[in-house]
Amino acid sequence: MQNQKLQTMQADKISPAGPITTNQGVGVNDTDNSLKAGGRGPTLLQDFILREKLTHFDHERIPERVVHARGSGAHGVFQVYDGLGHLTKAHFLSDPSLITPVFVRFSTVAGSRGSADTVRDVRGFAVKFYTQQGNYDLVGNNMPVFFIQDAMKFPDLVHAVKPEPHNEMPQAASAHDTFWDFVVNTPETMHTVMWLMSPRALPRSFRMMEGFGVHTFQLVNAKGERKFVKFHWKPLLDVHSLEWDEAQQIAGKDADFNRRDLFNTIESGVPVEFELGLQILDPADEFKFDFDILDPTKLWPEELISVQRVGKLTLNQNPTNFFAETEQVAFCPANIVPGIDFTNDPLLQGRLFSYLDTQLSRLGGPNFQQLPINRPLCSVRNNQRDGLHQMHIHESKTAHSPNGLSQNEPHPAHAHESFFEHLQEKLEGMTVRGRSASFADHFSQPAMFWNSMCAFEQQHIVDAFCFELGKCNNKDTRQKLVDMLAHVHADLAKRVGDGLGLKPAKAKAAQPKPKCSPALSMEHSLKSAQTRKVAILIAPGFDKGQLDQLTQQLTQVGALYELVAGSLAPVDKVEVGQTFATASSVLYDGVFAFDESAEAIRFVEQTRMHHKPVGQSGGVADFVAALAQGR
Ligand code: HDE
Repeated sequence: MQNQKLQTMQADKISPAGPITTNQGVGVNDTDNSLKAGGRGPTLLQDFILREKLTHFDHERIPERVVHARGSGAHGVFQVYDGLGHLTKAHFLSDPSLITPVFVRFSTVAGSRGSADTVRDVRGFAVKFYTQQGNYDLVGNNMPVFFIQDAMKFPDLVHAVKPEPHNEMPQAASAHDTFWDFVVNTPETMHTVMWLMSPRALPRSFRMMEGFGVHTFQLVNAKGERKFVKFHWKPLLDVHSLEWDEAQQIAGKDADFNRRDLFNTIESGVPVEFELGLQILDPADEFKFDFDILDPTKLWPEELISVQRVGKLTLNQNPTNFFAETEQVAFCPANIVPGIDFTNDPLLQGRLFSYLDTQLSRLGGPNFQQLPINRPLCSVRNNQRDGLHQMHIHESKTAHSPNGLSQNEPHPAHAHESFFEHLQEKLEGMTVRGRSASFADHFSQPAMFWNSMCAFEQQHIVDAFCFELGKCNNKDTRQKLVDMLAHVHADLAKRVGDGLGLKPAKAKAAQPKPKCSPALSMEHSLKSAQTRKVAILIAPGFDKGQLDQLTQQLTQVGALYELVAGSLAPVDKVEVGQTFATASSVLYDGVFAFDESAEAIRFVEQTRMHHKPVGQSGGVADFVAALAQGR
């Protein structure tokens, strides 16, 4: 599919072919030796080639993002299925013939840029749409709710979850004192903490996780009519997760597990696909629920307000250069286009400020929008001027408005031109530093989440709490957390308490009549072998006929495979991709063993331990069927 953004970025690409030059374009014939007075003599200050090379190197790093530092990006396109003009005047959503280029960055939150992919964490899911009416950023997460209700608390949350300030430990983990100290003193975190302890925090792949805009936004049509909306991304492969033990081992075996999966899938020509989902709410129904629709710690149960799938996001091109694109991309929830608007969610309001602000120190000045990855596809025209790293050469004598000297150009958009108009709303209220009482229920939805989980998900949550709190040194914090869980569900509190050797305090159940939202469980996720990866263990004397049968059937169901053996030497003339030294069962979705060596047996046992399918000689069809029924 065409991608206009990538086409325009072609002009910015630097080809490596040709002689080396300095940054001034002067040819260089030796980039290995500095200029010296005699072979063993002092290096000369006049060596501008050496000084330029070192100076540039010294400044190669930019500050990593304060949160979401570790990320992986991809280009693609978005197209709406049917025109949504009745809901929004945003062209990219109302015209089904439009193919809108996008750049997506998936991320973890707490870890540094070089941290492992498979840590227990929320995942970022940020999408930049390069629309004809300007850039629209949907900067979401893979969980539909957030830890806090007010932007004022964000620095505290992040300080608590990041490595502790006195010893900078632990890396990319919430399993430590300060995080849980924050949680037990901030009950509004309970709902997102339940998600964080669930399998959702360990996605098998970025291609197998949902995305959520989290906040309630508004859609506005050409008549000025508005609807509340929640945005969703639904992966076509549905939602799948790793087990905790697998995730921990993968962090050591392949810290780039999710990044590699995304990169390799796109490189192999398989598109990564998500559908855009909308939950639409009429303003007349704003107060019809037992939660406040502006509260970002609450989700809208899909059984109450269905998710309509309205369009498709297809990621099909890897970045050409990680730094230029994935690192320099600057998302901002305030980047919206006509037809989409904000709400009074106090968390969202703070984000509208924070993202642009953070780029000023991260990307070093106010002109970061001019970087190729951030540049809109439509024209940019205004009287903002100068600043660090200004790339444009503005042509006019004037940089003020209104003006007569330049016939008042650029001019305020005319009625027939595209422009953003804020929703007209009546606002009133006393100045108050506080929260609405309608934000006060912190336990009903965590209880609904717990009630909606199947047995394996509940066990995962219990185990996760036991691990995390087990790593928390402060006994008082552990007790407070178990007491907090008693407000969610007595069974949950008891099971976690048992694991920690603590008794939960008596507490009133959050919900007199337990509620459930089946859509929250992964139990009924679509099962498919598509893009699942299998290790095939071979040893001398193995049955080649069966190997052919197996690889053919795997290919038919869209699965991938690698041949693993004791060494990289061909086995009975068959080339091998991995050895027992480089491969590990945790990096695969299943294993088929033609080999019965001790290493192969260990591989197989570990695969079984993680509840993944195992096949052995004679069982090709059963194995492929089991793979399709995998997690
Ligand atoms: Fe962010 N967040 N955030 N956040 N966030 C950033 O912006 C912030 C929140 C999210 O791939 C930062 O450019 C505040 C919710 C993603 O580049 C920073 C608050 C959600 C990404 C920032 C929140 C997110 C960020 C760091 C509370 C889900 C990565 C670097 C008011 C809806 C984007 C940057 C990428 C990144 C601030 C809460 C998602 C500091 C103040 C809620 C996916 O500006």
